[in-house]
Amino acid sequence: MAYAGTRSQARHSFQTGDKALWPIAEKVQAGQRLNFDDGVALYRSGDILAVGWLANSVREKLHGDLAYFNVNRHINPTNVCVASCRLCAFGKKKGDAGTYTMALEEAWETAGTGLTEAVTEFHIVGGLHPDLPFEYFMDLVRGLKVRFPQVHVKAFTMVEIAFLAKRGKMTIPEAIQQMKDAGVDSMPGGGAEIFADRVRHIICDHKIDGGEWLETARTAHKMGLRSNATMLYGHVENDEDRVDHMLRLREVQDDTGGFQTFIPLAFHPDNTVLGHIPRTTGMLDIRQIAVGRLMLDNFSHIKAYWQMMTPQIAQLALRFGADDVDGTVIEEKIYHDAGATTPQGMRRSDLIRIITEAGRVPFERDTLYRAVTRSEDSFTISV
Ligand code: V47
Repeated sequence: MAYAGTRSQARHSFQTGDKALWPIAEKVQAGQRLNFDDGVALYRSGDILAVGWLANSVREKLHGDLAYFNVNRHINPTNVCVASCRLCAFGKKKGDAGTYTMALEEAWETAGTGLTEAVTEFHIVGGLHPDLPFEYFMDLVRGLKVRFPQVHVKAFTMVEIAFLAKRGKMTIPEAIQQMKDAGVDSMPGGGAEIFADRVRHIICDHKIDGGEWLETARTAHKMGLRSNATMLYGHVENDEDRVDHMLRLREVQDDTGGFQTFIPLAFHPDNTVLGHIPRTTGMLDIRQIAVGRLMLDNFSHIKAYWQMMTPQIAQLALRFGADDVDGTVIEEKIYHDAGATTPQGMRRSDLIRIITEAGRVPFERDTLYRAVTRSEDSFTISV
């Protein structure tokens, strides 16, 4: 016996011998919300193609064949970090070999390199430096806005915001207001990891807890800033922890609508304290994209970050629920310190090729998912 469901807009009918998926398929096809047990069942299903089919049906309903990418540049101002997260190979203690902190001029100069394709976004994430004052980061952003006024500044994770607020002796709303005034336009999704305390104590016990991460995001959204949300998987968490993480994000999103994109991040173990944990497999990466798409019914976008999952798996992900592959990046440190073998960056034309060969239609977006139209030496954003 096989469940066979059809939708008028679906190109193929859904079939699976996995009975646990039947009620889930009914809900998805009726546009009903999935619950905790459904999420766990999606992780445990032996029929990955059926899970992917369902996720793809949601993805195509939302975005048709479009697949989003952007032309961006990552800037990591410092790798000095007080947190010592066991999951991380990028952050280092002050004074350790291999630490760096960019002078402001150096950060601004870095921002301008690789601009030949006219980036629309600076993605700024760094370590929790014990000595750099709050004003260093505001000067960094202000200086970028003076030099590159047309470029969107997506800066500081919820963890950095909470840390910088404490260092600057201000409340989180005060810190966010100052960031906005300096020119921060939105926030990246990092630092969320897994919200469950048990897991957080093992992988990142010195930074804000899950509740604080979510409250900081809620505050930023209520102050008019959009952000992304990540989830780090493939370490010591279990299926229930992952579902719990996504449901907690979904709850905040019901309240604020401020999350733009969900980005599952596969744990890279090399050079971390958790180096004995094996890397995730392609199947888990693909499944995580699909489960994210199905559980997060109030998120518009699911990102298959090509740097983290490889361009090859990101292509597959575009048919398993993802609608975005992220951007040109230019220079990546966090994953490469932890053993990533992907290139440091990709050209705009390469992103277009991987999307096209996945059978999707490339759509260059800005950070807020508005269309970017390019002429020879400039770009315009449709509002
Ligand atoms: O917060 C750190 C993760 C994040 C490792 O918002 C690791 O558009 C795997 O958040 N293995 C930073 N992951 C990157 C990030 C991000 C990336 C791309 C786009 C966006 C966005 C956000 O990287 C950290 C942490 O969760 N991380 N170390 C590691 N060894």
